[in-house]
Amino acid sequence: MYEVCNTELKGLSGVIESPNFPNNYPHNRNCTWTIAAPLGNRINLTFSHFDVEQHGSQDSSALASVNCMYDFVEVRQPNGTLGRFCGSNLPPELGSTQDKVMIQFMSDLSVAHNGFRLEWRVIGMLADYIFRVHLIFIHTISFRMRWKVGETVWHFQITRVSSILSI
Ligand SMILES: [Ca+2]
Repeated sequence: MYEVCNTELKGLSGVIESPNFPNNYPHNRNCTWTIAAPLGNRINLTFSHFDVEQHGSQDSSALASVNCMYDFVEVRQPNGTLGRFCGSNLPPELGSTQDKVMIQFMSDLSVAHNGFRLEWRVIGMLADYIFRVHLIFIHTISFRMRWKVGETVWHFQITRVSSILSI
């Protein structure tokens, strides 16, 4: 009865929106976005919009985890849950401690709001390094290197490198 959708995300940053955003999301949806960061990095999530059918008390964050039975957004990493959210309060900024994060959106058979929008970003040493190399390739297009090993001089020229985000 649920329409399932699964999306795999790679790279260093991106945006995730609920189905039909900024219009109301459809009923009976079970969507999961999986973000896989380069090994050893972590992922930060920042919600910029949040309006999901409320269930339970909106006042108590302690109760929020046991409520949200109708529609909800749940953020997990392989070793546990980072939070389950519903209502119209913007969730806090979330940071994983592992290099994979799953964002699940579930909607039931009635009452829809316009959902959520979040921005995700990979953080960590490796991410920073890849990001800088990426910027060099993007902004110089042609990239030259030259160094000496013993008596041999090596020249490298790389051109038309469009993206290394698949690393
Ligand atoms: Ca609903």
